[in-house]
Amino acid sequence: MSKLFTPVAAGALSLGHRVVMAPLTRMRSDPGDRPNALMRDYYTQRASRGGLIISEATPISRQGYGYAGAPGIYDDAQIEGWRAITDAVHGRGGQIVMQLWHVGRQSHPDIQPNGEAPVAPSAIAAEGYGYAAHGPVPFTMPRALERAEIPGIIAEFGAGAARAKAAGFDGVEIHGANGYLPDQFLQDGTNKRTDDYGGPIENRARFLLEVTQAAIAAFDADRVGVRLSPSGTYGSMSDSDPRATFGYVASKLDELGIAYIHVVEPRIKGTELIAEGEPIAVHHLRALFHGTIIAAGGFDRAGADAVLETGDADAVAFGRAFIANPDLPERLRLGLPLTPYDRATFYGGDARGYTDYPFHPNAA
Ligand code: 8OZ
Repeated sequence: MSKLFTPVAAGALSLGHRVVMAPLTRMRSDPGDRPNALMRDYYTQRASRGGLIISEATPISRQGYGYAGAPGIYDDAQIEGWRAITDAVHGRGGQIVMQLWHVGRQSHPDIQPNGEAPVAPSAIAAEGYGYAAHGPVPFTMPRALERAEIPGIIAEFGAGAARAKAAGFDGVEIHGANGYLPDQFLQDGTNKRTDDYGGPIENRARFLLEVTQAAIAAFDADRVGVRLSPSGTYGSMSDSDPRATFGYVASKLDELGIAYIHVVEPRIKGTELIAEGEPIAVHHLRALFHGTIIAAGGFDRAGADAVLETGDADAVAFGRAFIANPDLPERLRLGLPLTPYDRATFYGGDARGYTDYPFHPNAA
């Protein structure tokens, strides 16, 4: 029998099945970066009894933005819209954690407050594009953060977690993956600092660990997760020793006793599957982290069954399949065919490609 449909705990979260909805940037919020009723309908459709939803990446400050239309959690006025979403998900017997986000250098002055340069550990630019209200904009040269600015950003993560709690979320996930600010501190290709936040891994991990502790101050550790993408290259990321870097991070997160780590397998590059293969990141980290491990990165039903069977992961996050199949857990359980997704409607727009994907008539 498939483990995918057996219960598992992630800290204080009780999952009735192991099909997790991955965090998915959809860029459909209202002015003021407020969540709206369309977003509520989208999350409600994807909620299931015992299911866990991870919200789309949600900036903890205006400086943390790289994609116009992302909903925020930096302002009390954003709490109400999120409350409608968490209430609806809970009403269907599901749970939802908020993913807390700061993009760091993956931004552009047109998206930043007062047209300022984006910030990063060091002044090194990424390749790629962000999205301003007027369209795609190439990432620009960031400004290296002053040492004195860092505690304020960590406090903003903490304030975001506290607002998420006020909005009824079951926990928070720190976005430590995909080349955003915490990842920029972690990996030595982007962190050339000479203060106590740069240099050896003990220093490069300091930012992520302090951000995690700030979230723990709002929720208990058993309601905090961290997403990591060991050796992911999205956002022009690189590290000279990813095994050592991410091994250290997993051990320290283990000491903090957080609910889960959520690991993106390196076979995903941006949004493209680059290689089929054994999940290697979760296998390496399993020996170091004793809490729950959620694996992500282009899994299908067979791949999910396989990684659960090895014991290297406890649950599996699905992204694109969840976009196009609001009833994905039931479809996987019953072996029903999946609706293909339409990439053209992933980012921004309206209900089309968002809340109009059909439910399968045979899914409960
Ligand atoms: C796609 C487009 C914009 C943002 C990530 C939050 O890669 C994202 C993202 C993905 O984690």
